[in-house]
Amino acid sequence: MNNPKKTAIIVGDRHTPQTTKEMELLLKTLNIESEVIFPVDLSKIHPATFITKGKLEELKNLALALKTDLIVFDDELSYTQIRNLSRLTTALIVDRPRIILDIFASRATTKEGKIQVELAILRKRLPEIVHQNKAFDQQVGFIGGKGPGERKAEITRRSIYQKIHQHKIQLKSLEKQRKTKRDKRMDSDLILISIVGYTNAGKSTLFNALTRDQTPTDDLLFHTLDTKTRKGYLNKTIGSVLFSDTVGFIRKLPHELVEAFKGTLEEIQFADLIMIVVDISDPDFPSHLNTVYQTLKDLKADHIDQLLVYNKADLYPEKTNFNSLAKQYGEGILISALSKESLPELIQNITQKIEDRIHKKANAL
Ligand SMILES: Nc1nc2c(ncn2[C@@H]2O[C@H](COP(=O)(O)OP(=O)(O)OP(=O)(O)O)[C@@H](O)[C@H]2O)c(=O)[nH]1
Ligand SMILES: [Mg+2]
Repeated sequence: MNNPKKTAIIVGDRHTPQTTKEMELLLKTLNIESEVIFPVDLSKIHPATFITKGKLEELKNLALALKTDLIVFDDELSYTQIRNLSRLTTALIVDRPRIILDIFASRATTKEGKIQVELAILRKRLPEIVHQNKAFDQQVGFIGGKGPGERKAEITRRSIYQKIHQHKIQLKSLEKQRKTKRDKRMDSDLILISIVGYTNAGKSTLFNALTRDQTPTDDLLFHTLDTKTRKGYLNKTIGSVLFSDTVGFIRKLPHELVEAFKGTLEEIQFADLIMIVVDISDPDFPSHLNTVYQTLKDLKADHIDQLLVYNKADLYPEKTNFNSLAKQYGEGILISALSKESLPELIQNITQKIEDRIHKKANAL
């Protein structure tokens, strides 16, 4: 992360400038300054080179003129597309999943997190490693600079498969440990509340406010990677509950990552209540909410009680409009995790949900 600033050209869908904006933030996280946005029409994808020949020529000349050596495609490219594009330009060709994987690689701190990221990277790079393509030799370690398994010369096809196998075994044993912990928690009857949401929504800030923890927060995407669980006091009747802070969601999360992080993310399935944090100051929040709902569905956690928390109220000037907004996007509570505005009301809402759940459970007996 201490690499000197780099510049890039972002090839993004001209129909969705907000996702290109998000790519700029992702690149900022990797210390890459995005130089130029190159909008293309992605409703017509060219199978061999992703963009059309004409556009490719334009892109090539732009990279030459700007002396940019990094071109980032804000979408997933196939191995063949990357290979073909790499033959046509000297600039390094990188796709969206690779950027997200690199961010995860630079962020992972726990043993499990590191193995999960490494597994995802190995899976993603499998076709390239298998083909031993020269163009990819130049890519190795370019972005994050410290991605796992980067000394390509040492990597043979067999050792990659072996590594994947070993990682899977290690993850299985870590999963067992987590299951033991979970069983203990379930025996203790402590209520678990999972805080989920799009990356940068303010989950960790809220987690800290509710648990008096000091999980690092930052205006960077994917600041938190590992699930963290802490006790927080609700009120006299319920006492303390457990809150857990999770990795943020994002649109087009690489499937290798979802697969690798399944163990961690599956913990959400065991929550008694899911608190969905959404950044109301972000004009793109409705699409963020959709991504969150879709991810919860993918994780088979969409049946769990939810509480919608509209965060960053201090950055939302149109408070009088909130009721109609909530009608449109879902009833919820407007708070500021940073200034702690409406935090007591949030605790009341959580308490109400938990009490309803306890009554429901009691009636079912
Ligand atoms: N103004 C304002 N900023 C907030 C609020 N809540 C969080 N932030 C800021 O938003 C940024 C992201 O906050 P985090 O708590 O790290 O967000 P997160 O959802 O945990 O992000 P990831 O872990 O990266 O997915 C930080 O700069 C916070 O200070 C809020 O209520 N108001
Ligand atoms: Mg966080």
